[in-house]
Amino acid sequence: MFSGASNFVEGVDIAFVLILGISAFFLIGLTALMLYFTWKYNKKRNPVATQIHGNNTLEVVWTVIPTILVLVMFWYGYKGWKPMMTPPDDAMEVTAVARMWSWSFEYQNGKTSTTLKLPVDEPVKLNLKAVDVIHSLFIPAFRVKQDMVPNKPDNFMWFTPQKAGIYDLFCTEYCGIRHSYMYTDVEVMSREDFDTWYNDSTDMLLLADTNADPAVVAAMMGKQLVENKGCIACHSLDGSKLVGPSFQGIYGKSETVVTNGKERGITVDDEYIRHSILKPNDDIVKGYASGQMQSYEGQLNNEEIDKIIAFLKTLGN
Ligand code: HEC
Ligand SMILES: [Cu+2]
Repeated sequence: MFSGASNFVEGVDIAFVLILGISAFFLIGLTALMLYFTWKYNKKRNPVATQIHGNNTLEVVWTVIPTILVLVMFWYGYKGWKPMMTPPDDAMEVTAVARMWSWSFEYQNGKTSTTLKLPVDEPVKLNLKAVDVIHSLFIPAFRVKQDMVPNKPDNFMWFTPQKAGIYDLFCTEYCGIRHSYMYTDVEVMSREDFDTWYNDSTDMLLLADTNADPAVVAAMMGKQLVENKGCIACHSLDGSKLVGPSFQGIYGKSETVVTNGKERGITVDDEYIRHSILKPNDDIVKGYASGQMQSYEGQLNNEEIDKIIAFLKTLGN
């Protein structure tokens, strides 16, 4: 309560405590009154009932007081909510991408991360992008939550984190079988730490290093893609079966797939992987469900798929 972890905590908590207080007052008050009446007006004490026909004072009192209370609740709720709709112009923009069942965050300089890293005390506007189904981004400590609807224009949230630390970030819209695994961290850090991370270009340096083995570099970048594009939400790297088959030992493997309702044997090679990424539901690996994996058409270009293939080749048995 009132932790101050973001600029919205106070407004939301005031509305919450107020509504909770009013509800508790009436719960306790009405229960006590009810118990008192059952005692005072029971048959032994009050054998003859008194009939009442209308009471204007009472009618007015129990209309006016609840109306005022409801308006007070509305006013505090509105006051806490209104600023959430108006992001400051100088807010740092980050695109939050939600897909079944992972998060990734894309920064303006092209950096991507699976945790949301932010500098403290600076307003941030998250442009919300759901690539498959409806998700919802919830950071309880910051008191912010917003549905993410595919193709919805102007889908955003903003806030200013005010305390360094690590906070939970959840998906709060049931979005399929591994919905409950769709969470990550928000890391709020000092401006210096953030800049160090933001401007870190180790990967670029490695790329520029002419001595580095190109296959190693490609595999390394492929690994990042597999993490950032959320493949590991459905494909493990250690042989365990998730929603999709494990990537362990996948390259060169012989397996049975179902194509147009017919089983056929294939060997996993470059072409098959490329096709599986762009048209995932053409060949369904036997024993797995179709319709789970969405096409990555438009989200991964050919070079990126090459890097993923290079990475998959390194995952022996
Ligand atoms: C929402 C879950 C999900 C995500 C995310 C996902 N996949 Fe899949 N994938 C599946 C399922 C289920 C199958 C098995 C059914 C089929 O073949 O379509 C599959 C099959 C595959 C296959 C064929 C595997 C084999 O053994 O023949 C490849 C390759 C593949 N996915 C690559 C990827 C890559 C690369 C990504 C990330 C860019 C990815 N997948 C993201 C669910 C997913
Ligand atoms: Cu979700």
